Amino acid sequence: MKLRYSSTSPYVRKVMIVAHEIGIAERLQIVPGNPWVSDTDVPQDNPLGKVPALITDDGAHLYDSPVICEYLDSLNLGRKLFPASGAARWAALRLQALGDGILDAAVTLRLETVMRPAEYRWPAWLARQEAAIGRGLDAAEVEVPQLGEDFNIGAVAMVCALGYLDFRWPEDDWRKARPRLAHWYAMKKNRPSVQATMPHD
Ligand SMILES: N[C@@H](CCC(=O)N[C@@H](CS)C(=O)NCC(=O)O)C(=O)O
Repeated sequence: MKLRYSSTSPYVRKVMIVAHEIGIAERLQIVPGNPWVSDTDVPQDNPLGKVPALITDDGAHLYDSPVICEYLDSLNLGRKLFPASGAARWAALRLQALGDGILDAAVTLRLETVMRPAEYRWPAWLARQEAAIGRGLDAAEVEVPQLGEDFNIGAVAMVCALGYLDFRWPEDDWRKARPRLAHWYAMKKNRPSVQATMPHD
């Protein structure tokens, strides 16, 4: 299997954490792809031009990160990161949506401030993203008991969201007003899959 990869993408990191958790990281052929350069070849593997994209051994092209993560989990006969059914499944998927949503706002914020020329920036749009991140983190603070001990796909997405905030805005202290989430993250950070996938430029 080939994974279109970027070391800074938190969505790629979700896939890599899942791969490490289920013991198939070695089976992934990492193919770096920069979706932002003008001559990028990422659209050959994902028409939306985004990473991650997975090319399976059967030649299927899979995207986006929720789909790829669930596909990898389906290859695993052991403990599942995606609960099969019932309340546990909806809780895990909703937490994944919360983590991914924080990421969507954070990545938008980063693009708006790093890539968009200053004269074209729209402060109200930046404030909207910041507000979404703040509300998402506040919701996660309340959800900590649900995040709990079970390291499912919801926890994977939340770890990637918090890791991305630390990576891009190390000076911002999201922890101060969210002590339970900070404690939860400090515990999860020690997992080998999380340590092995720390973002880097
Ligand atoms: N919903 C997608 C988001 C993927 C995404 O936005 N990836 C970024 C890199 S962090 C990208 O490739 N962006 C290129 C673009 O938006 O054109 C997922 O979960 O995989």
